[in-house]
Amino acid sequence: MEKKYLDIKTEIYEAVQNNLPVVSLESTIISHGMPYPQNVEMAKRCEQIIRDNGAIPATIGIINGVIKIGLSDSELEYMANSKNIAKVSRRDFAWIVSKKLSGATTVASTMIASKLAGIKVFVTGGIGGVHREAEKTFDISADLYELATTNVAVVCAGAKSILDLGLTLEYLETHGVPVIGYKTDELPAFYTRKSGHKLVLYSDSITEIAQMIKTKWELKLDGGIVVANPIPEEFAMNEFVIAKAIEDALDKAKYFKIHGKELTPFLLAEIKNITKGKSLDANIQLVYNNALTGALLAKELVDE
Ligand code: PSU
Ligand code: MN
Repeated sequence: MEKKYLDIKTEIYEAVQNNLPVVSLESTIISHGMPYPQNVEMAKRCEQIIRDNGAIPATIGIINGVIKIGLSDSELEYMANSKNIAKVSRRDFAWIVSKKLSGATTVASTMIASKLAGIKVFVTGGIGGVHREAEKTFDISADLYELATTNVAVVCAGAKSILDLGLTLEYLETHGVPVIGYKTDELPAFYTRKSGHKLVLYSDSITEIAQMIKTKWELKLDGGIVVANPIPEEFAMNEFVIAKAIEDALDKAKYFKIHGKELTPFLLAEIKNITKGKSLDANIQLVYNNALTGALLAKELVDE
């Protein structure tokens, strides 16, 4: 039924049918997470890294109401370089599709589309979470609800400390979402390898992580998994420099009363300006590292 809304690239469709490893990628990170042209370069390089490591990449977005599983070069360019492309999360999804509009998918909506297409592994930079002062603003990313419900494994570098990472972990625990550290026993904080928040689940082995994921779904414990993959040491930012940049960006967002879905893109752009582009370099490198890990995980997750 829902297949009528999807346009799956032949290569991806055949890979899913034949139980070959496929890794999906989101498009909000392209359209709202990074400036042009670094965003389109990042998107293409991610696809190449996934291919080089034995899996098929599937970048997801919505074009004229069609849920595209796999974007052509011109569609990628469109996502990367058109003004006013909608940021589409679960709330906005049906409206954008039914009105035949175009939009970039967030972690939440990329999980939804991945599941519709039969893709089990999704790679991004960082997930959304519980924002600081959520007790006043109620700003909790729809990504967390999606992780609680949709059977897709999400490889990310943790979450940024623009969020309240402690509350984000609490939410995920309440909703039964395993957050497993890959080669770390701490939740990575995106730009840095450490956050001070210890993880209960961690492993140095992708095989072991894949085994847990398979077991979860075989037990009908529906929902996603966060595979927390720290930024490689050589690309990590100085923790004090990034903490100050985040504080300043948050102050500015408060001053300009930025809220709702504009908040995360606003903060990302501010942090990039404050750090004179260093945060963007780190962001790009951590996504590449996630693409590599995602490909390895997808290979482990194909059924025997
Ligand atoms: N974190 C990043 N870059 C991003 C995002 C998060 O480092 O581009 C995007 C992702 O698409 C994520 C979304 O799903 O922001 C979360 O937005 P919100 O906080 O409005 O739910
Ligand atoms: Mn929000």
